[in-house]
Amino acid sequence: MLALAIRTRQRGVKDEREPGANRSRILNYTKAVPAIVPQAPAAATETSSSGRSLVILPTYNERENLERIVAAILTQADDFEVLVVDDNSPDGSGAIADRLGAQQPERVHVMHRASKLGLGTAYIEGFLWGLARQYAYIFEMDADFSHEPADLVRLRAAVASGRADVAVGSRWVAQGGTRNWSFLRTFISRGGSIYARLILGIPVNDLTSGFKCFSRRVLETLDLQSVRSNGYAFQVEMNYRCFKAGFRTAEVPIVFVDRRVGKSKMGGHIVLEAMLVVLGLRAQDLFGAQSPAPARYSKIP
Ligand SMILES: Nc1nc2c(ncn2[C@@H]2O[C@H](COP(=O)(O)OP(=O)(O)OP(=O)(O)O)[C@@H](O)[C@H]2O)c(=O)[nH]1
Ligand SMILES: [Mg+2]
Repeated sequence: MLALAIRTRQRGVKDEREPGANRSRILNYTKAVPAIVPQAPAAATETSSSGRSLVILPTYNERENLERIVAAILTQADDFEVLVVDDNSPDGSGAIADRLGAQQPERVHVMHRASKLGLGTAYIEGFLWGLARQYAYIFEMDADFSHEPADLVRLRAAVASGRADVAVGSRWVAQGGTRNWSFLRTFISRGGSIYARLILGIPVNDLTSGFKCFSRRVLETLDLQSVRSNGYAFQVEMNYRCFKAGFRTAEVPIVFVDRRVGKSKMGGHIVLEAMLVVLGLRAQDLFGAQSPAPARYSKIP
């Protein structure tokens, strides 16, 4: 046990928690990979979570998916709310989001941005919006049905149970996987996770997954304003920051389904960015320590 703790410290994990919590935190984190959370029935989950949940849904040209995905999310639990972050989609997704928001103002919220500014910044702005409004659980989720809405409850259960601070919907653990994926796509995703894991030492199998549930404490603690990466690299960087801050990550198996409608935005530049960011994070680790600063936001009553 001691050896595990020492090894984690040597990798530079900053220990800023109360002394009693340190050992179990480090060990739990290490044990939790892959931490396969049993599939909890929805009813049991809802009683075990307390506090509101916000699902951040970034959209760029998701006209065919948006209305259905929002409806599917809202039926999963009464306390789920959605924040659509639309980047002035040319296909009019923003106007659809506004209509849904007008129909259910208590549960559907919309953030409009001027132009396509990237997935990473959409999430950061969404996180800050959620922190300012006191949500207890904040999710990342794609709007194109690659992520199964019913899995939201399982992700939240992993965090609400106290077993983890972050739950990652994972393709690369037992019972997880992909459907309709080409060999190339599988190779890039699986290979990317292995590459990042080897270089950064993060004990998570699916480092590029964009289906996640964060406890608000995690997002409050991380220096969100300094996150720079935007595509796949954004997911790797968030995992890395959670790891460095000593948070526990649970991998919840999911089956990722390739988008059925809408246009793919995947491209070579996204892969290249991810590879370079991973090297950059490692270099930062080796040559210069960053002093952690908490996220900056103003509370909205
Ligand atoms: N707000 C915003 N959302 C984006 C941007 N790029 C992608 N998205 C959304 O982010 C989610 C994930 O993007 P996808 O394009 O599905 O990425 P992917 O799953 O890796 O690739 P494909 O499904 O093949 O396109 C989807 O809901 C997109 O609409 C962006 O620049 N801004
Ligand atoms: Mg997609």
